[in-house]
Amino acid sequence: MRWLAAAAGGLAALGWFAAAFAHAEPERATPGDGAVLNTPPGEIVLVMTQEMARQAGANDIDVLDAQGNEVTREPAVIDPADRRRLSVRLPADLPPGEYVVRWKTLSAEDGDTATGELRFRVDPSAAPERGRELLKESMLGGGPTPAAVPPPAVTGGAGEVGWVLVAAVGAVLFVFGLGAGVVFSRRDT
Ligand SMILES: [Cu+2]
Repeated sequence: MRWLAAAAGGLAALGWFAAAFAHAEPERATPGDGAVLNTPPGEIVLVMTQEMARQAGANDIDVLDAQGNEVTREPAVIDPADRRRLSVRLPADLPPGEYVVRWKTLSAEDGDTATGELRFRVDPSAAPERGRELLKESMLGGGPTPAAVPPPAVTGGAGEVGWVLVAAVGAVLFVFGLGAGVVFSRRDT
């Protein structure tokens, strides 16, 4: 029983940490981060890692051109059937150029806010590229290994460092939880 309690404590600590770390951040993006498109996309679609809170102005996508001017003319909307899906329509006459996709979310699961940026380029004469469409993988799930999907060096290596940190802190919390479980089970006896 003691080890059962200890394992439960460890798992509880790990689960708490995983939930606290994961905000509503893009898991998938269309177009992908760093995409090169021959024609402007009709919309930007981001599927988040958590459900978003339906609160006016709390979740949005702004698309900015190379001069920093906003080109989106309407707010982003959460899919009525899927609270993880946020999308915004783009003007049909979007000229060629570099664009920044600036997003913000309010998680319905833990109330955390998050922000970030993605990029795409419209260039009628360039070779098209899909960019990085899968941005995050489930922490405990399977999916392709990092070696199979090398992340493009478009936005820097912060994500890589982040996951190493997550693994390290998660391990420490797991051990801490084990200890707490042992203490509690000893108190019972
Ligand atoms: Cu969170």
